[in-house]
Amino acid sequence: MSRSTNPITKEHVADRLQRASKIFEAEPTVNQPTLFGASPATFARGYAYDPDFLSKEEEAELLGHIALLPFSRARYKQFLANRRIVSYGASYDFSSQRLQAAKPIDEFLHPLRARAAAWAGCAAADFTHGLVTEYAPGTDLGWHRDVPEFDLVVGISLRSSCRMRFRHYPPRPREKSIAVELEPRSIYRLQGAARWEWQHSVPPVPALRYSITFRTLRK
Ligand SMILES: O=C(O)CCC(=O)C(=O)O
Repeated sequence: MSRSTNPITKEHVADRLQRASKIFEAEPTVNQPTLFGASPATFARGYAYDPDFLSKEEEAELLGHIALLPFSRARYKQFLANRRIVSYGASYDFSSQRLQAAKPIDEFLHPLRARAAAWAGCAAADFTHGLVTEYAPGTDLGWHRDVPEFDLVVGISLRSSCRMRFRHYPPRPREKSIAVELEPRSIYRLQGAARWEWQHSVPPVPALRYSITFRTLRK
């Protein structure tokens, strides 16, 4: 049976969370590097993180807009994932492996996009792709490297924390992944080696989480 016909049951969520806690125990977490401050050890060049990117008020305002969005489950070829998304600027069709046009980035995201661009070191207009993702409790995101049509990626986390795991791309034999904590109201950046030489995944989230990601197109 395809995942698209499986409802998310309580047992399913409990199982995913139990597996997630095992993953967390097995993984070392790394100190979070910052863009401009004294930077603790980083696992990869091009990764940056700021835990205090948004205030609680800004987060609440964004969540108010997000509550009204027409989410639908993310599609990977014939499968429907449990996470739900709204795409702006472009959406990737994994069957044809092409970018397709999507509605322009919603106005409520424009100030956030401008701040995220200033933080990441690019022009706001370069973030032509935006994605709002909803993770219900127990929802995960599998190992992947973002599709090569995109270059720089930033992600803003809302409402609750999750782990993001990283391993080299392609994976190395017996390599243990490492994990970072993505706190609510934080922002991360994947650029350079962190973007192209590593892949990432999100283990099942313990509580409802939203992320807003912006991407530039590869030139
Ligand atoms: O939710 C996140 O911050 C991760 C998003 C992500 O990796 C993706 O959309 O490809």
